Amino acid sequence: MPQFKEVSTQSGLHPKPAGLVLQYGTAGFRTNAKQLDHIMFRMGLLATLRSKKTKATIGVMVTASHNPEEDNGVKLVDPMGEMVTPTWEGYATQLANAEQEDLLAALQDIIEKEAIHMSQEANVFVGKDTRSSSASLSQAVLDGVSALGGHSKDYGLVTTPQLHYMVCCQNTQCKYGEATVEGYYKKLCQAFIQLTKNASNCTDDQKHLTVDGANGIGALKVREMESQLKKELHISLFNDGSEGKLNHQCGADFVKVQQKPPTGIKMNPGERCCSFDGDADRIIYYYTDSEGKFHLLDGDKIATLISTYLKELLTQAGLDLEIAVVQTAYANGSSTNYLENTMKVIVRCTKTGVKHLHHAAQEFDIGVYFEANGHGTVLFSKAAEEKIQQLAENSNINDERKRAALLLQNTVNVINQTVGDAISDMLLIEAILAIKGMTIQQWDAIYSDLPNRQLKVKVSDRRVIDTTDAERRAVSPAGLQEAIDSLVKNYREARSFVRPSGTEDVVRVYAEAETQESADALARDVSLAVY
Ligand code: 16G
Ligand code: ZN
Repeated sequence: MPQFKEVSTQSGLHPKPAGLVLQYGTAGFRTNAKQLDHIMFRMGLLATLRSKKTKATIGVMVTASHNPEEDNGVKLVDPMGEMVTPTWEGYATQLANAEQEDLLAALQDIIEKEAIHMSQEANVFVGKDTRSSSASLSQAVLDGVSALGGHSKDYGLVTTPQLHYMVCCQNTQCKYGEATVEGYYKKLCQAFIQLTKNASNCTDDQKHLTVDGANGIGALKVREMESQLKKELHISLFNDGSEGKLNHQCGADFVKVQQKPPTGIKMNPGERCCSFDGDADRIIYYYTDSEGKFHLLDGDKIATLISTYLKELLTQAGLDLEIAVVQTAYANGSSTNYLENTMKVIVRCTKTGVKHLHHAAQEFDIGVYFEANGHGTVLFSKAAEEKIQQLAENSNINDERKRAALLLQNTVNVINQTVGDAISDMLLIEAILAIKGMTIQQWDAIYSDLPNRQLKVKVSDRRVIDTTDAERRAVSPAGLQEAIDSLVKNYREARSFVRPSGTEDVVRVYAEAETQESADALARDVSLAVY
C-alpha cells in the first residue's frame, strides 16, 4: 500500500519505547507526557482509519483533564460527538502497544478486520488543552493523520466538549450548529440570553458568579465568551492560568475530593462559586455560609436541580415526555432517594465512565445524566426535540404553555448534548437559578447529602476485584462482599462499595453513613477488608 511507506518513514520520527505497554482506559490513554509521543502519532493513524470506516469526521482530543500538568492523554471522538466504540478502544490498545517493527502489521490487521477501503477520504478534527506538552503531542497526532493521507483540521486550544461539539456539527451538516468556536458561543449565549429574559426580577447581585478556571483551558474560553453574555451574568474569574499551575490545589476534582474550596479564589459568604476541571468537561458548585462552613453542590445536586426544572416545564407545557436521571454508584444515597421518592422520576445506575451514562440516558425521551464528580449533561430524543419544537411554534396555545415551550426550546439549545460541558452546564444552571429566583442555599436545601468518604487502596493487583450490579457489589475475590455487608451493618443509613479504578493503579473505596465519623470509620474498615 503506497501510504504505508509514509507511515513507515514518519513512525520512525515517533518511535515507541520498546516494551512500554499502555491501555486505552475509561478516558483514553493517560500517563506522563514523556511516554506519549508514539501514542499520539498512532492515534492519528487510528482516527484516520475510523474516519474512512465511518465515512465521517472523527475527533482527537489531547488532554489529561484533571491530572497534574506533567501528564497528558488522548481520546477519540466518534461521529455524533460520543466516545469511540469498545471494539475500537481495543484497536487503540493494540496499535499503541505494537513494537516498532510490528506497526504496519497491526495497522493491516485493523484494515482487514474492518474491511476498510483505503481510497475512502478521511477527515480528523484535532484539539488540545493548555499543558506545555500538548503542542508537540497534538503535532504528532497531525503527523499520524497525514501519514495515512487523511485531512486534518487543527482547532488548537479548545475544551474537550468544544471538540465533541465541533465533530457533531460537522457530521450533521451543521444541523446541530456551526462547527466553529464562534458558532458554539453564539448558540449557547443566545439561548442563555433568551432564557434569562424570563427572570425579570433578577438583581445584579444574583447575576454574579465566581469561577475557578483550574488554571486551564476553561478559563481561556470563559474570557473569550464573556462579552456575549450581555451582562446577564457577571463572572469573576480566578485561577485563569496567568499565575498558578494547572489543577494544582484547584479545579473541580480537587474541590470534590478534598471537600474544600480551591486556593487562589476570593469567596464571600453566601456567594455562588463553581470550579471547572482541566479540560472543562466537569463543573462543581459551592459556597461558604456565614459561619464559614463549606457547602458542596456536586453532580447529584446539579442533576436534581435540572430534572426538577425540566419536570416543572413539561407539566406547564402539557407535554407527556418520560424523564429519567442516570447516576453511578457514587451518587449520594440522599439524591437517589429524593429523585425516586419525592420527585418520582425514573433513576438508573450505570458503571462509572461517561460512555455508560450517556448510553443509558439515550433510552429515554429526556435523559439527565451526571456523575457525582460533576461530569454530565442532558440528552433529548429526536422525538422529544420535535414535540418541543412544534409546541413552541404553535400559536393556538395559552400563554403559560407557550412560555414553557419556549423555555424548553432554549434549554435544549443551551445544552451541549454531545458530552458533559462545564461552560454549557454553568449557563444552564445559572439560567435555572435566575428563572426560579433561587439562591444557592435554597438549591442546596432541596435535600441533605449523607456524609461520605472516598479512599484509595494500593494493592498488588487491582484486577482481582471484579464487580457486578453497576459496580455496587464485588463478585471476587471470594468473601469480600460478605465482609463489606457485615461491616455496613455496624452503621446507620450506611452503604459501601469497592471497585478497581479505571485511571489509576488503585482500588477505590466509597462509604456513606448517617454521620461523618461513621462514614470515615466504615471507609477505613472496608479498606482493611480489601487488603
Ligand atoms: C474518567 C471518566 C470519568 C470517571 C473517571 C473515574 C470519562 C470521559 N471520564 O475520568 O467519567 O468518573 O474516569 O475514574 O469517561 P476512576 O475509574 O479512576 O475512578
Ligand atoms: Zn475532564
